[in-house]
Amino acid sequence: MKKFKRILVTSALPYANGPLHIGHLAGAYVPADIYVRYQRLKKADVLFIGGSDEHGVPITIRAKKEGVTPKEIIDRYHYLMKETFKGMGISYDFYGRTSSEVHHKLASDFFRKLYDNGKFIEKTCEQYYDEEARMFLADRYITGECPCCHHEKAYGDQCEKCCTSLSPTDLINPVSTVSGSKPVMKETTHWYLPLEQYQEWLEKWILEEHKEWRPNVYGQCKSWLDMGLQPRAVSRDLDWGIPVPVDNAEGKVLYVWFDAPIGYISNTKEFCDQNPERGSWETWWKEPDTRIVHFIGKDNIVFHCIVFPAMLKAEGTFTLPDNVPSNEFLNLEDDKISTSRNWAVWVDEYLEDFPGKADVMRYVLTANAPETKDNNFTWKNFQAHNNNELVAIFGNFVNRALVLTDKYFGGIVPPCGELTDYDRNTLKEFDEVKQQLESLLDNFKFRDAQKEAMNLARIGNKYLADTEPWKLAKTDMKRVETILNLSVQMVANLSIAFEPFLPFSCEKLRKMIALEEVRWEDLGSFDLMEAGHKLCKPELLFEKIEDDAIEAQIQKLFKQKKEAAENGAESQPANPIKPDIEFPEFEKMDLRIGTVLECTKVPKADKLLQFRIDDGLGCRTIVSGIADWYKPEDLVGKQVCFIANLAPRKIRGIESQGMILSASDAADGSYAVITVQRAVKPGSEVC
Ligand code: B3M
Ligand code: ZN
Repeated sequence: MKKFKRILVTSALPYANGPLHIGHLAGAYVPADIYVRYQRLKKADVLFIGGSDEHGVPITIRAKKEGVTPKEIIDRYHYLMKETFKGMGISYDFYGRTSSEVHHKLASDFFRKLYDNGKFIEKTCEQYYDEEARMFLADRYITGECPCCHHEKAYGDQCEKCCTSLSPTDLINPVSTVSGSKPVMKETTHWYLPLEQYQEWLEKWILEEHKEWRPNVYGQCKSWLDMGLQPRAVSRDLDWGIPVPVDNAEGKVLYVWFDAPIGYISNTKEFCDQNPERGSWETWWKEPDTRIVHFIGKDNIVFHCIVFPAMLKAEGTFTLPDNVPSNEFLNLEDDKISTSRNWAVWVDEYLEDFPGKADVMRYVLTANAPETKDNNFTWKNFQAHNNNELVAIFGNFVNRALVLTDKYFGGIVPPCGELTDYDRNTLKEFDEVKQQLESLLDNFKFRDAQKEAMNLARIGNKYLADTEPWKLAKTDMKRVETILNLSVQMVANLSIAFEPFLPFSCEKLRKMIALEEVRWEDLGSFDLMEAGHKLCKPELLFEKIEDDAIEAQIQKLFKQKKEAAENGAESQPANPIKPDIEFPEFEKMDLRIGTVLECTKVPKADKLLQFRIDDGLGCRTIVSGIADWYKPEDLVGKQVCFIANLAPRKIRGIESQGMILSASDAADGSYAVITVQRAVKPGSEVC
């Protein structure tokens, strides 16, 4: 294991175009905070950096819709998010923003250095332009008729009805969603980072040297690398962002995903400028003995593991991340969280509806953390975790130990007498759990780590239930002293073990037991509270959440969703199962297996591939919109499944004689061609 001197932790910079929902918290913020608090308890030199991402098209669109400036939007949400993080106990050392001067300068200099060193390539191409709004249009801001199924409201990147992936130029009668006008084609020049030049280096760095990354992260990187990296544009035509710092680049800004990760660096710089005793930003970012860890959600993996490292490598003086723990998605009441459909629990509203209960949400989000796969949040489950664990196990043990100490010893920690075998066993069990907890935290397994912390409270509860000090009080006060001494020590231990997860409750708990500073290394010690130490009055640590509070939240969710639908939100994107069909209808479809003889890109249509297929009787041409996911040469020789009797259609002037079937991955919309499990004769029927 490499030895690090300091740890720099970042969590994704949320876009300042809306409030935070619980999916954000579960993805990148609560886990980062747990890790940072754990490191602080261990007295590591750790710095936690975050901030708002204040550039990008969605902010400008939102501003246009509301008739305000983008600055108004980012101010509104930057401060709201900052407050929300504070309310949830996300303990940043610095929470900055990418509209700051320091950031603009640093990002601009970064670009310029790469530019001067010839790290970019320049390309000119044609793109749709909205003359009324005077802007080039990102793919999803163009709608029109789908060339395949003739759905009227297909997007520039995909038809949601037939799932074909499209280019804006494929759309019939394209319309700009920004102004409603008909866009025109216009030439534009951009700078690209030639990622393919970093392919080999990235393969070695990730696939060989970072096998310890979470399987979901490693796997996603591998599939990007397997597909072969392509040049990525690092500039955009937009009037909101950091101007491209080269001559004749008016109206062009750095692509938001180019400047945002540099925000981690500029926010560190701002922090260090204000706190020189914490070292220079360059120490944090350029010394190889800094351990950099980025906490993110799964949709940000490619940018943090491939694009940003390639940028840093191109720059040449920075340290690369050591780990990028990324979570999958959190669903809400078995449905995808959606801002546009208002299917979300908004964190600022949660803090208002449940004052003083930030820890409960932290606990539940960690208990259901989508660490290895998507997970689900339900209000009933939230209530159950609170009532059955926080209240009934942790809170109950603390309360019993402290109330009994108050009752029998006036709140003064009694002395510890001779230990029985049972006591010693309990201590040993405690120590084992501590080891386990530590190793889980070191490996970013926060969900299991929190379970272990709760197991400590379980051990405490069992200890009191088994020793029954309230019965012994009549006969053996010496024994009661020992039992309650140990119990109070356990309570003190819990205030350390839970500190990374439940910071507010642990603070409250330490106030009750009048314990000041705690360190991680004290965990497992049974000398934390000396005999004679005076405790404060015990209070309840957690309270039960009643059914009506939960019902109210469920009602609120459905009301929100209904209102969003009435205001014209998009309908649910998940495709419902279609109505039943009779067998003869199915039989009309002639599904076959064919062998790919040739596969080439369709010129000027970057989503389309043209296939020549051996269909058993001869050879046919089929066009398919899967170019984003496959290199043409990789499909040659493969056997694919296709509809042989779909009436021929012209796509981009080419007659497509059928349709190749692919699965559209519900996780991320990528396509996987359907193939056979063993080779069959071309023309074989699929039945
Ligand atoms: N703002 C996207 C997101 O919030 C983006 C993250 C930037 S991290 C440098 O998902
Ligand atoms: Zn369609």
